Amino acid sequence: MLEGRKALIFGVANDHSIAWGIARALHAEGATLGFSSVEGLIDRRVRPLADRLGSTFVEPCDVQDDAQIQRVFHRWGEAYGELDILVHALAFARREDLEGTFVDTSREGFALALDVSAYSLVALTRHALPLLTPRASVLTLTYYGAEKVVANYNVMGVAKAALEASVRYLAADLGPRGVRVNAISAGPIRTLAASGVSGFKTMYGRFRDVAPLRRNVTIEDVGSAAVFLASDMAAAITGEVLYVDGGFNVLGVPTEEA
Ligand code: NAD
Ligand code: 0WE
Repeated sequence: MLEGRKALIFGVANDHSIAWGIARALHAEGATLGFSSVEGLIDRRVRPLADRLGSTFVEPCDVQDDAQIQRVFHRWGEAYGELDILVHALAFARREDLEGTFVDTSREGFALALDVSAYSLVALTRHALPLLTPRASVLTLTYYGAEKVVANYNVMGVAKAALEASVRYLAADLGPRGVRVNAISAGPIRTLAASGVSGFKTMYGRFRDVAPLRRNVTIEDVGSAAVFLASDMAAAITGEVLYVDGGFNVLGVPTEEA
């Protein structure tokens, strides 16, 4: 489905990352891949994984730094000349802001979470723009905590709300050039970003008990949805949030009976 397409993926930390599930799925459909992650993960984590999919493009980038973003897309342009698929699969908030009460969020913590988790999509998309092909697809990852209160998700919920609104505004901006922008709202998955989060284990178990499909979501499930959104099968879909959550979001009162 993606033969000859070129994809650049931000956010691989290890083989549990949603970005890695997406990478494998895009690769299985014939896409050529490149990877970008924070400097500290490149040599030990990302390059070995990139090797497994025959990728030679592996570049560091802290998305808080415009110069680093510019450098990655300059390098991509030199190597491949154009970009069909941009995957944004990253987020960050201070750990102290993911526990306790939202009202205690500091100005700095709020700004950091919004910068890394929401503004970065705007910045990456703008820098990618000259390289994006007429049928290109931009994808990001969001979570239900953007819409409804999820205990402890706190400032990340606000950041994801900003991310989802950014998807709609970017879709309106880029639509006339044929470029589509969508988000996948994934159910809870045990990744590095989810580990050690207080209460995650309990809510992960509860999710399985109450979600209509009575199971947890995998990075393979998210990868399949990403293939669809990146492909011409989704040619008329933009500005959308696609749920890959076993149906959890349709429930009014999540219980085993419903
Ligand atoms: P992960 O820890 O594997 O990936 C998060 C990535 O963000 C890491 O690679 C990390 O290096 C990167 N990152 C953080 N700060 C960065 C910065 N300043 N510059 C560049 N990269 C930075 O965890 P994941 O769960 O695969 O997260 C990927 C995306 O999926 C995130 O947007 C997350 O909010 C979203 N998501 C996760 C879940 C879940 O339950 N795991 C559910 C829905 C959505
Ligand atoms: O988006 C996320 C997690 C994002 C995240 C995770 C961390 C942990 C380590 C952002 N920043 C940090 N900072 C750290 O220091 N998810 C959707 C997974 C997640 O996180 C939760 C969840 C779920 C689900 C936090 C509280 C409640 C539920």
